[in-house]
Amino acid sequence: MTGIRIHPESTPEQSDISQGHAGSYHGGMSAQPPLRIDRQRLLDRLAELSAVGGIEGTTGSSRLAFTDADRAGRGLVVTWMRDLGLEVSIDAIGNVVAVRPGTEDLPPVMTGSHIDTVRTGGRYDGNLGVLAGLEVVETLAAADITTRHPLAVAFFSNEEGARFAPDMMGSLVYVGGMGVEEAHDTVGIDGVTAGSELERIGYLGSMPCPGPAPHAFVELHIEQGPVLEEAGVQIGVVEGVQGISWTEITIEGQSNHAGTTPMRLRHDAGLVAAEITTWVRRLANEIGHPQVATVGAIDLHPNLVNVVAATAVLTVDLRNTDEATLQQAEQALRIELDRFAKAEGVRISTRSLARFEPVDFSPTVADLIDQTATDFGLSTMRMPSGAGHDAQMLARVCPTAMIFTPSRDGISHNPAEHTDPDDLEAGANVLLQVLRDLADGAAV
Ligand code: HGY
Ligand code: MN
Ligand code: MN
Repeated sequence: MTGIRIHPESTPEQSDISQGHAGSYHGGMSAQPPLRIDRQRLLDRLAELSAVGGIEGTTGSSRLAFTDADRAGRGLVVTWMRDLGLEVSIDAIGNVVAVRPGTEDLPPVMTGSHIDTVRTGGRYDGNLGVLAGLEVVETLAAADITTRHPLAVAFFSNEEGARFAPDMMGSLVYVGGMGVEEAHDTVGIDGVTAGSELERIGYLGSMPCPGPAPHAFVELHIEQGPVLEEAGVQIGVVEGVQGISWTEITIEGQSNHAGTTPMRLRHDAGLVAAEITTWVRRLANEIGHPQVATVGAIDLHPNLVNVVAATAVLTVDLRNTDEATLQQAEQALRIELDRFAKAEGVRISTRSLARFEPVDFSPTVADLIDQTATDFGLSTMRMPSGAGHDAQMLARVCPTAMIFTPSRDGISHNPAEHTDPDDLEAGANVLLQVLRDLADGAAV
């Protein structure tokens, strides 16, 4: 493991650390007190943000991209950014980047994530990475510590892609992977365009896209799966992201009377939607781990008790860490769709909503994360990400890696999403130290 130590004063004795709590420090070259985030301030902000678009009776939120709830969440975080004296800019896809100056005119070291959520979002997905970034800035400012590189904290638009596909839209546009006009013209699940909604909520910014490449990017995020918790490990050192394939499938059958139409005469779009749903589960089981497959959305028309469905529109989400296997899964789906169409006498058309190959992060940045967490006495494990993240887009333009904290019962995209405060604190402290080291010249 490389990861050059820039701030020896923050290397504690192993014995000082327990359960992710950073204890007092001995050793190191200076008597400078250890720098750690303010745990309660971070927890309070996470609670306050999750109340925006809050889901009654839970700690979760519903803030689909570019909705009024998203606007309200953006307003709260931008206020916090401005209260910290950061220079806030908004670009043409609504990405918000807040910069703390460095002592030298260098590209910023960036951290951040997203604050849009799925409809059944949790308190931490995305929010943790943005608010821990602000916590890092506030902790440095309170200690009157500057860094050579500027520090930037960003939230990227529409990371979830649940309303406007693809996911990671904002960061994809930021790195030049999608044209801003194409993004604006994207029609959402509710029939409106992303650009019109972005303008309506007042976040159609003036900063051009693509944005400037950071010196490095580090994203703190909850794992959203069961791996860390099952292994009893506190910090995930994320080395990459698996490939993602989203397809919208439209099935055109024939609406007919549920009572009078003999089964042999039916062209039932609803039946084919159900066949596809069960087939993708079998596909994933036959390919085996880490292949996953999900039919998350199904719309039937006219969706009535006594009408054989005329049309069905559904989505298939396929993912795998291996690109060749993911392509085989996509090919198998195409073949099966033809078979289903012929058997039921329906017409099937498909549209790709998102397609990202697996991404490898910077081994150097990953090593620095691993070394930092280990120095803090935290347990670590190397792993890929099952979920998509903005970091996978920033990895196209700068050295990038991620820090994971455990998810209770592996639950996410669910208001019951939870991560233990000790783990939130540990992750934010690792982020603080890694950003300091990178911003003061650690090799990338
Ligand atoms: O779909 C994903 O993996 C992420 O939550 N956008
Ligand atoms: Mn996320
Ligand atoms: Mn998510």
